[in-house]
Amino acid sequence: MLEVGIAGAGLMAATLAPALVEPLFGMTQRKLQYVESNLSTHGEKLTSLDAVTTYNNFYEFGTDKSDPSQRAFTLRPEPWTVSIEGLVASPRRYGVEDILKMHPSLEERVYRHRCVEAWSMVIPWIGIPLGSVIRAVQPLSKAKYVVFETLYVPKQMPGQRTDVLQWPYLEGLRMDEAMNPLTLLSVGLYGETLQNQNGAPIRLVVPWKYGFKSIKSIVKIKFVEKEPPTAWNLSVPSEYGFYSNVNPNVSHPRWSQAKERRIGEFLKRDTLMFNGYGDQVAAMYAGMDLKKYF
Ligand SMILES: Nc1nc2c(c(=O)[nH]1)N[C@H]1C(S)=C(S)[C@@H](COP(=O)(O)O)O[C@H]1N2
Ligand SMILES: [Mo]
Repeated sequence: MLEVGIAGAGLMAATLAPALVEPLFGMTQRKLQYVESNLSTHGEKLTSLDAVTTYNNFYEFGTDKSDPSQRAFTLRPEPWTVSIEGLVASPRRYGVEDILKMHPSLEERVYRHRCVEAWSMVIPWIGIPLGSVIRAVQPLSKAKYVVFETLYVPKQMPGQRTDVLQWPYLEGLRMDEAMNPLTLLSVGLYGETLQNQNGAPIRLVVPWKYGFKSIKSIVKIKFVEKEPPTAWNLSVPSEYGFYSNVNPNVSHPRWSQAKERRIGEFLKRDTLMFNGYGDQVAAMYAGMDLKKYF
């Protein structure tokens, strides 16, 4: 149970008898209590909740945009633990509620989301900065990268019986990227707990990078010394790099990244360098050849 910042969870459970309801309707979402963050993106129309929860990439449930919302009811996001391990003071498993206690409150963060496939959304996430978690668990000074791993249970994630990707889905960030104030561990959106198709119960959100870096349904966070392998880089190294910062000037080998289709809009928009978050993140890449580090 997400005990932190949830109003009326017990009442909901008693009223709706989730054991009976869940197999029929999927997960019952709970309202979250949160504060608004001054790191939110302003002046953009939010993508509808309907689009955010029915147009998804989550290959563990299939490769069509509608597969995750139709098939992810098999995922059981409660109870859930995240193993924090590797080069860290005291490696152990944490309940999601223990992780959320590492920051004073849940925050709402409105961010642009830019998929490498050249579509985009604006999503009101709820979560806590990953940096607060990293400070709380104290990585050793040798730790230079953070690895994230998605649940690997083919019974719950039927797409894992196919070989569209190597499982489990893996992602990684350099330590300074992981500590950047924009990097969010999200447990909700639109004021409620995450639906399974969005990566329940806990997923990463890295708004200046292509969407595939924002790994869903995380069960492991590991601190390591060397740049780690990532799922898409392992599968198609010629098309997907480790950094994968949004960059309108570097084309994907098979399409341009100069423009994007904002879901719900008709005309294409220009894609922004670092997805518009350059003021907060560009300094981390000073001296790097941005053409090379896609
Ligand atoms: N485990 C896992 N995480 C994943 C993916 C995936 O297939 N598996 N897809 C990624 C891609 S390509 C995108 S664009 C975003 C989509 O997040 P959303 O469906 O919540 O908008 O999730 C990312 N995280
Ligand atoms: Mo994506």
